[in-house]
Amino acid sequence: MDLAIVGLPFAGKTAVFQALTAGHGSASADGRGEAIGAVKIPDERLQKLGKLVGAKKITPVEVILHDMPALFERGAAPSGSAAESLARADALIHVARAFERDDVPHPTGTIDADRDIAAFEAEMLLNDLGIIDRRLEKIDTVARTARKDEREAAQREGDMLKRVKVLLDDEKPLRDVILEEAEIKALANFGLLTLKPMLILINIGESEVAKRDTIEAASRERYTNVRTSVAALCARLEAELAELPPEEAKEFREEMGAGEGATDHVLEAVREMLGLVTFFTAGEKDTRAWTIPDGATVLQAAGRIHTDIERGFIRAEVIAWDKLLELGSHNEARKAGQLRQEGRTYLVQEGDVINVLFNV
Ligand SMILES: Nc1nc2c(ncn2[C@@H]2O[C@H](COP(=O)(O)OP(=O)(O)OP(=O)(O)O)[C@@H](O)[C@H]2O)c(=O)[nH]1
Ligand SMILES: [Mg+2]
Repeated sequence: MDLAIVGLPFAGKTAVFQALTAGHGSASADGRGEAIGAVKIPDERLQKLGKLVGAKKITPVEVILHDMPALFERGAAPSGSAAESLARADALIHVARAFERDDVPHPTGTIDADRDIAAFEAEMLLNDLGIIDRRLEKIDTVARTARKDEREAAQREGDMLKRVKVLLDDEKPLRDVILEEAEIKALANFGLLTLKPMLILINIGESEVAKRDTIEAASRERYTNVRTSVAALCARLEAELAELPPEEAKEFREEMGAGEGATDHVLEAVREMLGLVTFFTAGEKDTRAWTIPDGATVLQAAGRIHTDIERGFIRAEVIAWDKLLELGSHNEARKAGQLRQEGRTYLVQEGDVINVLFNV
């Protein structure tokens, strides 16, 4: 899963990247003005399961973060590697500056996160309109010159893009209005920014950390939508705390009233936004967390693990992670009649521990 951290200049994108990667992952500059980091999503359930089965290895879900340079400076469209990374991203983390700081001037002179969020969204809408217009021009040429079957395909694509254009002209970000899976798929290759699920991340100042939850709740009220989520954190503080030994960080948090670790909270918001459920495989060699879209079947889950396992699927043994922990082992669960036998159409539930029986 690839997430691109975007926003206006000096919003705190790099600070957010540092906060999310420090203590969890590894960061490496890719030499193109964009840093890339891997973050393992912390999950207590996974640790407990690993311990229960005496796993040699525990593998959490990993997300790849891209710290993007500021986009749309002087209205320029993203180019080259930035455009590529954006097109590939599964979702955006849109950082909006709410922190006051005299030595970091804001381009417009004042701090107003709502204004900035609207301004950046407007740029994304324009960006997408540009993409659609360029594509429509090409299709127009094809429609005039190509063979009949190609013309018909071009016509269908053109019709779809014209519908999308109406939405964009109407200033509707696509993420919250195009909801049909088939249409999202058909549009996936165009790299439309407003089609990507987005987490709006309000970057608050150090003096406001005690009010984080209130600020977050107010913004949630305002922005939450089908595939738009909201979270708040003080990126610089979190980046610094993430570098400290856990005990020390905890003391600081208590002193500042900074609440629980904000980075886990942000990652949880991302998971929620993407509509993912987590399931586990509890092997002795490797106990592992996986994500899959909400509403996916156990057969699709098998496919996530390995295509061979999907192909040879017989049935799955399923139990909720906490039930397994309570009963102590798969054997005990089986004896207690709590290890369910599920067929291929079973819908995976959050926290399921799945063992697929298959033949190859
Ligand atoms: N006080 C305070 N300063 C912050 C916070 N977040 C970022 N900053 C500072 O603001 C400046 C800009 O932050 P960056 O994280 O570099 O912002 P950016 O969005 O990556 O900037 P560009 O990549 O240049 O567009 C830096 O000096 C940060 O230390 C914050 O939460 N509180
Ligand atoms: Mg930066």
